[in-house]
Amino acid sequence: MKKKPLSFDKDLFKRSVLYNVKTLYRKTMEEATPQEIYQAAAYAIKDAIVDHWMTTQKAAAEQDPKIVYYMSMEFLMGRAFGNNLINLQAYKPVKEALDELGLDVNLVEDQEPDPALGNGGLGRLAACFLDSLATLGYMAYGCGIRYKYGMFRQQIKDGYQVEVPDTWLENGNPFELRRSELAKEVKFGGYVNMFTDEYGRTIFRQEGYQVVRAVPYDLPVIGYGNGVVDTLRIWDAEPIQCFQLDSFDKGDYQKAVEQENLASQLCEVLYPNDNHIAGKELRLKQQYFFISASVQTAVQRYLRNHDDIRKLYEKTVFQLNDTHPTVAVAELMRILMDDYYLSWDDAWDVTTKTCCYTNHTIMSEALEKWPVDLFQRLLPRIYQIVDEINRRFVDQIMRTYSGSAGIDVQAKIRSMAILYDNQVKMAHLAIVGGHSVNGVAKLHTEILKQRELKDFYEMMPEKFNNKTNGITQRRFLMHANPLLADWVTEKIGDDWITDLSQMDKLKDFVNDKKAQAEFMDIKLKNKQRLAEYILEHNGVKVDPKSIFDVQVKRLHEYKRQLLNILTVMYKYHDIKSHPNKDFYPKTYIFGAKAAAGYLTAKLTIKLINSVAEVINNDPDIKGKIKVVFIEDYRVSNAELIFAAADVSEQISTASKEASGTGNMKMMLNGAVTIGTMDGANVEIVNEVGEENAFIFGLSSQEVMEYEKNGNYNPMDIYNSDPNVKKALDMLVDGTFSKDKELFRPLYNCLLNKVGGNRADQYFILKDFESYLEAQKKISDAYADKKRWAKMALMNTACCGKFSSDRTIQEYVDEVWHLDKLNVEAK
Ligand code: 26W
Repeated sequence: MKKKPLSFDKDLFKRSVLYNVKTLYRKTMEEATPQEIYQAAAYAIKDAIVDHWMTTQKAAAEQDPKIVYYMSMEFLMGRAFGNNLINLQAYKPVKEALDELGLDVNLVEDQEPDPALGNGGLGRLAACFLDSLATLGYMAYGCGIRYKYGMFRQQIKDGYQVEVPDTWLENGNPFELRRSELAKEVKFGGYVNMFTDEYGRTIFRQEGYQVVRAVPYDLPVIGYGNGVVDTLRIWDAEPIQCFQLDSFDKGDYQKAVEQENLASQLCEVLYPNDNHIAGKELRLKQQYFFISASVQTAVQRYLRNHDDIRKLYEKTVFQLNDTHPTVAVAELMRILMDDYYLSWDDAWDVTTKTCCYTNHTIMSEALEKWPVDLFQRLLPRIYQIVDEINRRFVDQIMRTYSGSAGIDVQAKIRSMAILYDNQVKMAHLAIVGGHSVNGVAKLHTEILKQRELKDFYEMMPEKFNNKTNGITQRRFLMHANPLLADWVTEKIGDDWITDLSQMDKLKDFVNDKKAQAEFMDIKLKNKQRLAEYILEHNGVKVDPKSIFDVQVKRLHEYKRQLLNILTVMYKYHDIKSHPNKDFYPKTYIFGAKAAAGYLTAKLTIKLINSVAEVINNDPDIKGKIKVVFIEDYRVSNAELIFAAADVSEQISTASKEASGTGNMKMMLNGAVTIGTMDGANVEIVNEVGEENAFIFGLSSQEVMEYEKNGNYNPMDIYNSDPNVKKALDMLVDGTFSKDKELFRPLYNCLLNKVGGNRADQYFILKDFESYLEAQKKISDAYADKKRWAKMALMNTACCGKFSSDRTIQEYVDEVWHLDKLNVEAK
């Protein structure tokens, strides 16, 4: 049976926009600025949301479902306005209402800052998961930090990345609710005083600490068409009390100032590092800050209507998004033991049954390890608990393996202990302190089990499971690509919006000439839309009829943007030396932020821009190649880019990309993948068929063999392959910069050992030829219009598996065991 759509009162919305403009700004519509109109409209939408939000909370109070707390330092939500309208099923009436007021919905949407409280994949995954949780009708809280400055805005100056602060809260956030009544205290530093109370219990009391007030801000997360509204709760830090400036007690005065400073620094800024640990004290403070506040809240909520804290796990689950929130294990132990007097064993039983951990990367630079002295100084009581968890775990290792033939118990301890080498190993704490450990794609989970976490897997295989990532089709098709969304609905109905496996039905159309033409026409329109954006932002005119070849993601050596641009350089040379050779026109589109201190990544951005500058202005090329670097790649422009992509570049060194999710977003929008057998690419190819993707390069097995044996020698390739040699030489022969030495560091990384790293760590030279070959195949395939249309359509038709709805349902069925909320949608 078809569900009735949610009701939305268009006239009420209109009246409320006018009213808000008047009461918020003392203005008429004619006088209001675009930003003010956006705010007025957003508040009007919030009014509609709040009713559903209250209904959801009431239903939860009555039905007492199990709740998942998705703990994450990052939520890369993107703009809320359009997405909220879609999930409220109110996009069309609001568009009409704004039309009638003489306003363009797109322009109103463009007024919203793009909230970027995340770096990349991990943060965006968290946002997709919340969308799916609400849409599937589960009770969920996202728990995170309300950073004052999110991911930096990127400007390109003279081809270089310049980081500019992201002032997303400048005009306030109309969708948030400040919940000061739910504030919590979080304590840092001091020492632990141990004594026996009047009941003979051992009490551990933290004293001489600094304390900050954690104040939550709630953001609504709207389910699609079901009236369910979940909550993203992000915490801000405030000083606990205003101190008196005339204080005579010097010690107190000093401390009060310190506390105030701590509070003002804590939530200032998101660390813009992706896959690389800087080991900063403030970051550990951030972690404990939001975790302590969130765990306190979850425990209190449970105790509102339950009295046996030993059964917390029946109604509560914590999903730890990578190791960043892992202090939750120790914080929950602390609360259970110190505040509710549970024994160690009882507290441990509750904690391990409540916590679960997702691993998102095997890059060793990303493994979180904290120096013991820092950890102990900052979190003295938490450290005691971690120490005891470690002691018991090491004991368990010894009991398990002592006397087993051929097993080196010391080696096991070395590889698995939580405290070792004066470090606190957060991944080990997360694995030991929970009951589920998952990777984010099949290959990734296998690598964890067979290599990175092998010893843990052997000791506790029951904890390990795979949950292949997914993305929300509501944002990445409905909102990003309305033309294609409408077309799909016209062909197969609209069930795909909440059940992406329906896309399978599009397979009936892949050989249908009319459908192929319509599909490619929509792609062309989306390419025109992106071409306009590029003209406006880059001042470069690109041909929408050329192949749009897209690599957008964080800049990292393992993602191999350098491999991509080296082949562009090679082709430039090829066209210059064979001006009459057939070449299908191609537009190379890049978008990427580099961590501020990551020099190789930043130099790669400069290289891409330098190559663009030369090629785009070389009349010999006759527009056969264009290169575009899109500034400030973020969720809002990503939506335009995905919709317009013909070719999706997923070219990481095999074994390095845990999953990837951009690959799924482009597949959904009918782009064909050129990629290595890495991360979720493996599963994409499995769904779409090898004939509808372009796979090249070393396999993960081969990469791991080379790494083990250390027998890879890129210099041999350089000396024997003239194409490789040409491309590399162009880095240092002045073709792309007057200063021949500018790109020398990149050249050196590829041919020599640099700073302890192997030469060409990421096997760029090794994969160069097979990559070129795959690109050649793409140009041939694209030239055959019918063949390409079929391939592109097949990609959209086969993307069903990659919905985050599927991922979340798997978490629910296999790990979380949540109950569906019953909310009457109105
Ligand atoms: C500051 C340290 C740090 C370390 C790791 C920051 C961020 C990370 C993340 C784990 C990096 C990340 O975003 N990983 C990506 O997670 C995605 C969602 O699972 C995957 O699709 C990507 O393959 C993975 O790189």
